Formats: sequence, structure tokens, C-alpha cells
Amino acid sequence: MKLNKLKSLSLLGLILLAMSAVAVVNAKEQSMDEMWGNEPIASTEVSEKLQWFVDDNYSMFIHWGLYSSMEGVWKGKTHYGIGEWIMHMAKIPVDEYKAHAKNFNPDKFDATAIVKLAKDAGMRCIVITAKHHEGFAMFDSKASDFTITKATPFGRDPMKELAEACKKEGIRLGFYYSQNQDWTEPNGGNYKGTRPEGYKPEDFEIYFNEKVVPQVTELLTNYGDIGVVWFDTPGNMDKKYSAALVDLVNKYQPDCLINSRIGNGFGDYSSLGDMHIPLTQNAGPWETVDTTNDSWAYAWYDEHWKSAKKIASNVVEVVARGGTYMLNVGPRGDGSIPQDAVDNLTDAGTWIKANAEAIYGADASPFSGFSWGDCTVKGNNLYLHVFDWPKSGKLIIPNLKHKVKSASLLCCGVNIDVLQSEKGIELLCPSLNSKNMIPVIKLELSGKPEAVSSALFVDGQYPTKLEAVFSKVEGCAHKVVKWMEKFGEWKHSDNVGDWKKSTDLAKWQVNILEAGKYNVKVVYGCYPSSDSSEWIIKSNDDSISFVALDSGMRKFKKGEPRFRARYMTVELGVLSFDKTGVQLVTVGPRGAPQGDGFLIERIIIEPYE
Ligand code: JFZ
Repeated sequence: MKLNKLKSLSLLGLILLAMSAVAVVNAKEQSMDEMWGNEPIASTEVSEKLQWFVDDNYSMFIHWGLYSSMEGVWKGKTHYGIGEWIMHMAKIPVDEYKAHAKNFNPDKFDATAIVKLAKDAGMRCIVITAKHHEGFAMFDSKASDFTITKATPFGRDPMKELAEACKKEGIRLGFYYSQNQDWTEPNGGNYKGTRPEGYKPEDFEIYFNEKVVPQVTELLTNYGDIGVVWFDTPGNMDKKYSAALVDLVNKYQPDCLINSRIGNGFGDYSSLGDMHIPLTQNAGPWETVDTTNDSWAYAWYDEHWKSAKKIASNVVEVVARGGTYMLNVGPRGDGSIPQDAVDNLTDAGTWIKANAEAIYGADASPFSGFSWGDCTVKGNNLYLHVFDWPKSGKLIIPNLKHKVKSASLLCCGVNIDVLQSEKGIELLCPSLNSKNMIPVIKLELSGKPEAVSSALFVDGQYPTKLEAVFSKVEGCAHKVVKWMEKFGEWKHSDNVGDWKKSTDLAKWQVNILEAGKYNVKVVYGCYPSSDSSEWIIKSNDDSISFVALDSGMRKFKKGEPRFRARYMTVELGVLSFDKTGVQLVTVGPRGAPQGDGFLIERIIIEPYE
């Protein structure tokens, strides 16, 4: 579906469509992100006011509102999905939702403890929901009565307390503000009640002038210096509104940043959606937003916590692609933060602080990631973050342009021996105690870290992932697939698909460091109508034919909740590489491709034992 067609749909339709329908898009077409306001910002320049953003690299996101007090439950029934959308999921009438405010008394809210957690986690900025789609102001506002100060027994202004605690501890503060969607405001975007008599879409302007402008002004004038106003889900909001908000922010706080979800191409940096860490670099300054579990807002059942190592490796992977990671916590209705989140963030923070040199102010890796981990760069230093320490004691890097002047462990300065062989450089890694979550090797090079080749290498030790995005395609195409698991829980997958002819091919350049036999796996999604289609994977010297099996991919059907993407990992068998050196691995159909689709996410080449 083309964007211009979508633009003519109503906002409600747009949101429902985005939340439910098929989201398979060609890399060239405009993607779902753009409708949510994740379209690229007009300028990719890093102006002076962006410097802290590109250097700090790691922030805390907080989703906290009236919805937090419902904890994923309405009238005894749990609604599985992102907790801040409970009003939508449970179809709560506007008056009942508003009345719930009298039960909201977050007496365990402790701004000092939250700021301490951010600091312990190694985060340098906090962005908190001042007003989410529910329309409830978590601050003292003259522009509405639906606020935490007026409508609850709590009566305090937690944004004020947080602003003071942040200032004291030197943590930057940002406010999330839902500028378009306001579910409890009769003229707001996606209002959940019955519109006032005679309502016209242009009446959005009343809501905008009477609520958005005064509230954003309050946030910019009553809470000291604000690092960022984080707007969200602009939908089809008119360009004049995005422009007016840019002017408003600039008027009161010219140094304050704005994210791309202000819409219409405005904003200082891009916010990527769907809790996704990209495999490739993006143009201009950008961030990935993600959560410590699955839901942004607290939901009682959500125990899918990211471990400390997962959090730390996500930070590394985002920095390695040149971005910033903003990781969310969802405080409970009483204001307290779940202990799992506290523990895991703190443990990851201990690692980040011990390896600060390789994180803060660090730049993107010249490589697209390694099987054992990832890299960050500062000056002539290359930092190897080894998620999976080599059992053989040897790490090989075949494609470094410059000589290694020194190699050591960042944590403790221990020297690492380096061998120069025809394969590249070999690092002789000592055995380590398991307390070092992600050992970092610092390589001081004779020049700025650069890769001489982008070929993915197969070293006989680690499995090599041939990701779809790294393939060259002939006839077929790169495809992004986005879908939701539980409601609002977006997933993202990069694929090769769109097979049309028997001659179509996806090709990966590989550098075989160790000749011999390898186990090959493929991760794919296959529609029922493509079940039994035939495929062939080839190395220079060998090939394996295989037949596709329905993996559970389902198109969006009326009456079903939404489109389903389901992938599976299948072992194909043994493939030989007789010679070392750079060569191709190819995949294509045997005969004419058939059915709705066969989507390859990656090929995995594993040592054969
Ligand atoms: C939005 C909100 O609706 C949600 O409640 C949460 O605040 C999240 C951080 O942002 O949801 C989005 C926005 C964009 C995408 C997905 C979910 N996207 O671009 O894929």
C-alpha cells in the first residue's frame, strides 16, 4: 500500500491499520515507520546542540501515567499488550477512564530513587511521559483539569520533583508529549468518546490551541532546562502543527532537541520504532527506543526482563551502528520500579562504567558486526566487545586496514598477544573469570579503524550469520516485515523475498578462512501457498536443495486480530567450501517460484563437528 493512499484515510483508520494489518514493505517503498513519525529527518547534520545526544549514547525512557495504576487489568480482566494502551484495548468509556483518576495515589514515587537508578545504570538522560495518548497530564497544568495535581488524591507534581532531582544530579530531563492522539479530549486525535455535535476534523485546531500549545509551553517554562521534547504518533497531523511546535520549543528553549516523531520531516534526530536494533547504520543522528521487558507501561504479568548482559550488549550494538539507545522502565501505579528492572539496569551500568571509554563518545564500527560480538571506535582505537569469549583462545579479524600497535583488556590493562598471519590478525585471548560480563579488547591501531573488505568471514570457530540485508539481490528484493506479537509489541525482520523468476538470486560474499564442511541452517518465513516450493543454496563447490515448509505466516484476514509473521530455523545439511578466500554463497528458487512468499531472514553457516 502506498503512503499517499493511506494519507487520505482518517486518523482512526490509520491507527487501526497500523496496529493490525499486513506490514510487508519493500525497502524502496515508504514504511510503517513513516506513518508513525519515524520518517527520516530533513537534515542529517550534527549541529552543536546535538553533541550531547550523539556522545551520551544511553538514556532512560519512563512510561508512567494513569494507565500504570491499571497494571494491564480492567474490571478484573487482563488485557495483554502495551499497558499504556489499556483504554483502547479494554474499550474503556471516557468518563469511566477519567473517574479512575481518584484511585491513583502513587505514594511510593521517589524522584531521587529514579534519578539514582538512571545514574547507576550509566544513563545520562531521562525522558518521561508528561502526557501520553490517554490525555492525562502527569504535571500541574492550567490548561486541563485531567491532571495528577487536580484529579487524584496524590496532588503532587512528580515532574517538578523529577526535574529538581535531575538538576541536582546532573541528569538531563526530557518530556514525552502525545501531541496528536488525545483519547479523552473531544477534539483530540483518536478521541475515544462521541464527538461533539457538529464536529469537523478541522476542530483538531481547538484541541491544539487550547491544550497542546499551553501544556507544551508549561513544560518548557516551569521545569528548568529541558533536554528534549519527545513527541509521538503524529499520524496524518497537518504540517502547520508540527511547524508550530518546532517554533514553540525554539522560542522557549532553543537548545532543546525534538525527535522525528513530531512528524512531517521535522525534528533534530530520528527515533526508530518497534523495539528494533538495526543491522546497518542510519543517516543522521538517531536512537532506538526499547523496553526492559515487553510493555512500555507496567503490566502485572510482564516478566520478560532483559538480562544485564542483554542490556549491555544492546547498548554496544546500537553504539556500534552509530545510534543512541533509550531503554524504558514502567513504574507501577504506586510509583515504585519493579526490582528486576532495577537489578538488571544496575548490573549493566556497572559494566558500562567499567568500560566507559568504549561507550560514551564512541563512534560506529566500520564492520557490520561479528559472530562473537561487536565493535565501537574512538580515534585510532577499536574496541572489541566480546559477547562470546573464544573457547579456542583465538579471535581472528581478517579485514583490518591498519596495523595493531597494542592490544589489551580494557577492564584491567592485561596485554593480549597479537599474531599477524595470512588470515589476518589473530588475538591470543587468555581464559577469564566469568564475572567479566562482556570483556572488551582495546586495539590501538596505526590509523583510523577501517575494514578492507565487507565479506562476512567463516572462521571454523563461530557460526557466521549471512543476514538478508547483507545480500546482493538479482530479481528478488529486500523486504522489511513488521508485525505485532501481543498488542503494540512490534517486531521487525529484514528479509529477502519477492521471488519472481527461476533465475532470481540472493548472493552473499563470504571469506572462507578455514576450508571444509559446514552445517547450514536457514531462518525463513513461508506462507502456506509457498509450502513445497523448491530452493537451492550453493557454495563454489557444493549445493543443497531443499523444500520450503509452511512456517505459519498468515496474511491479515477480516475477523482475525492481525497479520502474523512466523519464522522457523531449519537445518538444511552439510555444505562444503573446498578453497579458502573470498567467494559467493547464493540462494534461489529451483524452477518458477510459487505462492504468496518465501522470506529468508538469514543463512547460518556453522562449524561441522
Ligand atoms: C508509540 C506509542 O503508541 C506507544 O504507546 C509507546 O509510547 C511507544 C514508545 O510509541 O508506539 C509506537 C510508535 C511507533 C512505532 C511503533 C509503536 N513504530 O514506528 O513502529
